[in-house]
Amino acid sequence: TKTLRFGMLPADGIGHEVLPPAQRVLEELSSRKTLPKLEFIPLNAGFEYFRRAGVALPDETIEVMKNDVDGAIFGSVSSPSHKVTGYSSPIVALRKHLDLYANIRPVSTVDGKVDMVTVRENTECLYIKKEELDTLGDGSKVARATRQITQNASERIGKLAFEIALKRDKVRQSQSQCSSPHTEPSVWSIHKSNVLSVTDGLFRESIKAAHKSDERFSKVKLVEQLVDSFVYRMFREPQLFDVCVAPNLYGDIISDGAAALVGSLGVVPSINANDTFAMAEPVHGSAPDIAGKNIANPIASIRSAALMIEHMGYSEAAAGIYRAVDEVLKGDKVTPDLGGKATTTDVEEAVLRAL
Ligand code: NAD
Ligand code: K
Ligand code: MN
Repeated sequence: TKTLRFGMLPADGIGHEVLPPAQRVLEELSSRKTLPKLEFIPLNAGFEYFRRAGVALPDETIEVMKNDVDGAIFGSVSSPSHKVTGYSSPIVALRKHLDLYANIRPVSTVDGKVDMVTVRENTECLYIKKEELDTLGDGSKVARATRQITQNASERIGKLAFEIALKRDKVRQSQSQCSSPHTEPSVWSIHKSNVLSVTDGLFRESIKAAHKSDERFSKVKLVEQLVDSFVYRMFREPQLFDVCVAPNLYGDIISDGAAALVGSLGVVPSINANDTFAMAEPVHGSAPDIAGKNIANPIASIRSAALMIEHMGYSEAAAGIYRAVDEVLKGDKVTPDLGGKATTTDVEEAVLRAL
């Protein structure tokens, strides 16, 4: 049987503390044959590595990620807030090198009040970083940025959003007691085409085209929502939203906002994905304020690993992890970010027991 190989990139800060629990959960499932044999390959990346080696993402890491692994788990990077010569974010570079065009972030609560996922376009919009600084006639400065929206990238992310909506609906139908607020699948297209009629107009049309591109998608309701009022509604009526698809910048902002619905960044997972590869990544950063204390919440990292194997087709194994995590979250063995006294290790053990 095949051995699955996973790249492990803890990078900085609590990345080193939250990745081992995710690895042990996967190993446990492997030892029970719910997953094939596993191999974990430690890989260098991050700001700490940059300090030592002068490069944040060594070529060797890129090579292994491209050719040698079936998936990967990334921890978190510390990005300096000032410009450091020679440093650029390894996570942004990895998304580009591997063409991980989608960033998928589900948030849900165990009481079933929230069950949404943002599907963020990950390759363009303002994040192509075409910025320029100029001086006006009066000597004052002006800064400009190019925002790129393409039909292809928008349709591609749209199709993925509809696939995800169908998959989530199937999972809900298969559960005997389902706590989700959704009775039918929906995709919310998030944009600001009333103002940005050209760029966001193209995004909006592309999502509509994606909806029509496959007969299976007709089962999914497509809803339009302007991004500003989306934020308002997300906080007031989060139960409305199922799959939310957005261009890169809006997606970045609303998915962080959605994390606020569920109490702590320490429980919110993501994957960076294309159709054949997923890199798991907890949404949180390197959390220098708590790093090294064994109190970081490993649940975001564990759930990210589950999303990754789900994306690879191991839905059963992933569902087992989701259930175990939900059970732990209902108890009192939780880390300080959720108001508890448990350590990272306590939570890891609790999840392993609940599996
Ligand atoms: P952060 O996510 O690191 O921390 C925000 C707050 O949430 C902190 O109080 C932290 O203690 C808490 N927190 C985060 N994860 C937690 C966990 N697993 N368990 C318990 N508490 C947790 O964001 P920040 O403080 O704005 O940034 C710190 C560093 O991380 C910066 O250098 C930033 O650039 C970087 N960052 C990286 C990523 C990434 O790797 N994709 C994302 C966000 C921030
Ligand atoms: K992260
Ligand atoms: Mn962000």
